[in-house]
Parts: sequence; C-alpha cells; structure tokens
Amino acid sequence: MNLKQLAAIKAVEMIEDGMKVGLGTGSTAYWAIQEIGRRVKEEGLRIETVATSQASEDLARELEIPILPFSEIPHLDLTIDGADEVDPQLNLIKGGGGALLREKIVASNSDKLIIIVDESKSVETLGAFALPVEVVPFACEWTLAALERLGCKPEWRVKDGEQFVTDNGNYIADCRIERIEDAPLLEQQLNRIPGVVDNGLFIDMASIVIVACSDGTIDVR
Ligand code: ABF
Repeated sequence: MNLKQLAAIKAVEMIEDGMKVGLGTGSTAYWAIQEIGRRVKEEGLRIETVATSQASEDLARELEIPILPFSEIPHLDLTIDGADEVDPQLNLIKGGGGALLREKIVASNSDKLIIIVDESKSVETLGAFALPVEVVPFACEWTLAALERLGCKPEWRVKDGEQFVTDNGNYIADCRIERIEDAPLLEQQLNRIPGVVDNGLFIDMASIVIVACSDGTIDVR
C-alpha cells in the first residue's frame, strides 16, 4: 500500500452511514474514491456524493457510488480531497490537477474538508509549487498582464501541446511565486483581478489534514 492510499483509507474511515460526501480530485483522492467504493460494495455504506471533476465523477459511477446532482444535495457533511502543498496553519495550495474552482466550491459547502496528502506536500511556507489561477478566456492576455504586475510570474498551463482548458472552459495560469509571505492577502488580491475566476490558495478551509509519512506513521493535524 502506498502513502497516498494510507492517508485516503484513514480519511474514509470518518465517513458514516447517511452522510453526504464531496469527492476530491487527483491521485490521492483517487484512492479515497476507491476505498469509498469498497465500503459501499462490501459494507453496504449508504451515502450520497457529488464530485469535483468529471474524472472523479466517472470513477465514482464506475464504482457504483451514488452520485447526485447539486440540486439534490444542498450541503455536504464532509469532503475528502488532495492538495499540492500544506503549511503549518493548514492553508493549502490546490489545483495542480486543474480542478481548483470546483474543489473550492464543493469545499466551501462542506461542514468538514479533510485533506489527504503524503509527507512530500508538507511545507513551512507555501509557494514552491506554482500557484494555479483560473482565468476566463476573454481578454486573457490582459488578465495575464495583471498577474505579472502583481509579481506572480504567470505561465499558461499547457497539456499535450495545447493550452490547458478546465472542466469549466477556462484557462490556468501557473504562478511561480516561490515563497508566499502573506497567503490570505494574496488570495484576496488575485480574486479582485477582473478575469480571474479563482485561485488555488485555500485559506482557513481545511478542517483536518491527514499526512501519511514514509516511516509508516499517519499524522492527523
Ligand atoms: C487535487 O489534488 C488538486 O487540488 C491537487 O492539485 C491535487 C493533488 O494531487 P495529487 O493528490 O495527485 O498529489 O485536489
């Protein structure tokens, strides 16, 4: 079992019958969805879920995990998701998988956000991981220029030689800031830029962070 699986299984233990659950995105959240599928199939776990990406929705359907439209689930008991960086204040950088907008919407409508990572994601200061910012295509060059003026050193994300497009039809600018001294302030400054939809800073949103360590221990923060 790998570290991501360890963290995922620990998180899924927190799911109780009757809960409404948000399904995250990425390779760690993948293992959480697999474990949820196992509990549904083998233990008869009764839950309803929503997904933060088409990829996670497809996986949930394949595992016969009940997925409902957002219109039928006004609020979630908990969401389990991954992250690219976690700092000591449990602030996060997310969006390496390009799903930050849906992840932030789902997380903000959950009573609890449980983050699952391996120890490589734990940092003292956010920023070594390029901060993803979701940008609408309209006049995106001007929005990129505004990010540059803010000192973000943005670069359009490219996939298979093409401009990466999110599930929402937007672009991602990855900002190579290196060291984010005031993450709460930057999160607000970015979202005030017209054309920016949202960014990968998740400030004061994580309820619990589960860190699987290479020595076999699991650190629950
Ligand atoms: C997703 O999980 C993203 O927000 C984040 O970028 C990613 C972490 O990737 P992985 O779990 O594959 O390391 O929630």
